[in-house]
Amino acid sequence: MNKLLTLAVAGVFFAVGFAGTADAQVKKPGYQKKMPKMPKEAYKEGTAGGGSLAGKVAFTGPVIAPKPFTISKNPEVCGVEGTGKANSNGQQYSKDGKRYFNFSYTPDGITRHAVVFIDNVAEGKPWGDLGATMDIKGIDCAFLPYMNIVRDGTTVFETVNEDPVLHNPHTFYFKGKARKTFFNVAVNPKGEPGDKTGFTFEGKLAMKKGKARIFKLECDQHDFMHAWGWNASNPYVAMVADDGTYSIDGVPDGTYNVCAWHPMLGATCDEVAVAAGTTHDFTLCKGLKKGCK
Ligand SMILES: [Cu+2]
Repeated sequence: MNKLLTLAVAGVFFAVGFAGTADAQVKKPGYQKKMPKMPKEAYKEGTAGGGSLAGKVAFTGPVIAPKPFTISKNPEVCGVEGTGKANSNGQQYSKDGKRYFNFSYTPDGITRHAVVFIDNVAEGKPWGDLGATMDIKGIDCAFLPYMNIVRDGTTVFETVNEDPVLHNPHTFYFKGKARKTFFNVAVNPKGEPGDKTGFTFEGKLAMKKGKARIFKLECDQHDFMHAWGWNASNPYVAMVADDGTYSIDGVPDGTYNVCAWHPMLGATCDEVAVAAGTTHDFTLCKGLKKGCK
């Protein structure tokens, strides 16, 4: 290769690299095998922008059946409807000594419990109350809510037991296939000392390595109790409403990597130019990595 050609090739690489830093771009829109990592620099609170983003997270293709669990412990509490809260939205229900759990709950063609986020905003609106508390309740042998948004180092994680049986919330994040415990504690039956507990969500060391954007909560007493958390890197994040819609406001005008994520289905990301009144929809499905048909 002659010198001139080498310089020309280097110039092209430089130009591409430079463009990439001006507006972070999605190299491959669609399914993301690797989740966007937690940025090294902390998000800077400034002023809100004039852009807004709204849309819907749809679900297409075969509906995923609920997983049955045999209720071997405390069936007198966990096997009945109780207050009805665990059953109220159809995501889970007890029947014939079993708990049926929809890990992916997709009624009416929408993906419930999905989170939409903009992953590369360095500065913008203040956090406000986002992620101030993650208030998990043990009710009818369910951890509610199922899906939560937290903010590293800020979120106070509270668990209150509303049931007359012991629950054992165990929170962990994933390192490859390994589970790394955040905390693991017994919460006594309602009315007894120790029927609630609290922690500040601290995963900084893990998040520096980009490992702890997702965490899971399970009960070591009841294997059908599950909840999830998404660790936001900036306040431009929203959980879908019951009708599958989402909205994010105060966005500085620009082009962003915007993703819809569900803990069981995965993430799909698109490059979206956000200005006032921008709309963008996502579709998730079983087998997202192969594309939704
Ligand atoms: Cu439990």
